Amino acid sequence: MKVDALKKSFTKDIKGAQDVKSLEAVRIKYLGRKDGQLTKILKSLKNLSVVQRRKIGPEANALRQEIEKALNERLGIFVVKQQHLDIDVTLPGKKIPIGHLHILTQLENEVRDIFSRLNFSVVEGPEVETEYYNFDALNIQSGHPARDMWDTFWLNQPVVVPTTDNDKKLLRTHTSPMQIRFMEKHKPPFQIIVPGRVFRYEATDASHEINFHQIEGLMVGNGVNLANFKYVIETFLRQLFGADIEIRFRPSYFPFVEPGLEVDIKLSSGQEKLIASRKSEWLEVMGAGMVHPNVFRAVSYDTNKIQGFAFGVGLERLAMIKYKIDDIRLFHSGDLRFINQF
Ligand code: FA5
Repeated sequence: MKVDALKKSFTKDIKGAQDVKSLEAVRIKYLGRKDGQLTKILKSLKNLSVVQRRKIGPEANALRQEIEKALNERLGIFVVKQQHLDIDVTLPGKKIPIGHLHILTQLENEVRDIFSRLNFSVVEGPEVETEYYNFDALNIQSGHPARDMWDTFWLNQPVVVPTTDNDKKLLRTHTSPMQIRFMEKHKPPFQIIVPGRVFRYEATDASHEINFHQIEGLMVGNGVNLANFKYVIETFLRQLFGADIEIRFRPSYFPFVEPGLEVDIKLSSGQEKLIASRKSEWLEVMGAGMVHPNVFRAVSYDTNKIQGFAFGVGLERLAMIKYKIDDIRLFHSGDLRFINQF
């Protein structure tokens, strides 16, 4: 068959091919390795005279390229069509996962909002502290037995310049050092909260972490008293948990307050596991008290004129109560099954 005639018959055949299978049959008919009609012409070229070969050779090769191109194009159309058939357009679209704020960040924002409405300012401080701010200035002298209350991560420091004892660096064990830093720079009256990360070198359990968050509170002025503290804390806790929450104020001891107290919240139904592991229905959420005169002396305040209250509340503990979480270690577990619930 002449090349021209072959081209015509191919054009007709490829139009008739309606699926991948019949397209393959067309390919074999023309380009099949053994019996393809164009293959045969190409193979016979070597038997032709030079003149004929010069004429037919380029024509046949051009047709081969044309056929290959046409077959590939048509195959592409069939494949796309097939893919469309495989798509169920009634299926819901795939959701693109969007990140969100961690539960502790969400709760911290809520706490910030409540205190802002009570006219407290929000300040922050360093996580790496000195022994002076974390302990000494808070009336916890070295050798004071109360230092044992805060097991400390001390930082290794190259001794380049000999340091005085209380310049030693540590990871803050509470947010209370910011009481000193703030009072060094400001004059009363003021009321602040200080949210932040704290660190303790201690054994973990369902309600204790080595790395957790506190929110320090400090209100200082002329005549600030324990009744003011009670009002602020009850307002805060009722706004956070609802009016029905049961609160308990208990005497306690911290060297930087006098008198000192602790605040507990009664756990409710749904927290049986936590109640069992703690062997108590009450969960301590904060330490507090009236600022000790020695703390005011450390920042050169006139202790005859100035009074204040301070507190340090555990953010994870608040979250455990609000969301009925039985184990504090879940917060930093990185377990998305937990994190995505909030
Ligand atoms: C303090 O850290 C004091 N700085 C609080 C304070 C501030 C007292 C101002 C007086 C005046 P305490 O070690 O009790 O106190 O910790 C305070 C709160 O942090 C606790 O009530 C608890 O809610 C939380 N907390 C303490 N230890 C842990 C821990 N290991 N894991 C999780 N939360 C903790």
